[in-house]
Amino acid sequence: MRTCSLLALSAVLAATPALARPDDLSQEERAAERTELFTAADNDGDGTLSVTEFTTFSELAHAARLERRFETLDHDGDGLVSSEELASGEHRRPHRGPR
Ligand SMILES: [Ca+2]
Ligand SMILES: [Ca+2]
Repeated sequence: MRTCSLLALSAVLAATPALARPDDLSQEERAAERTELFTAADNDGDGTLSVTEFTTFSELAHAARLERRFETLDHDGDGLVSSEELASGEHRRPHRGPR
């Protein structure tokens, strides 16, 4: 039943675009990530960020961006970026499936 499993796989991919394209977040995902990072950075929980908390927020956001960029560059998905992947990864999409 190869056709059925392919259909099931494409249904899963359609339902989870974030897994298929980890570097390309939807607006909702960006908003969710921003909220999550804001909450994590708001150390005293007053709902606003002090200069220190904003620095933490910026660092967390930067780390999240770097992580997505790393996943984009790691074409073979081995968790490592080779110099070849780094050199050729600038204009390519990851071609591995969802984990
Ligand atoms: Ca605060
Ligand atoms: Ca790799």
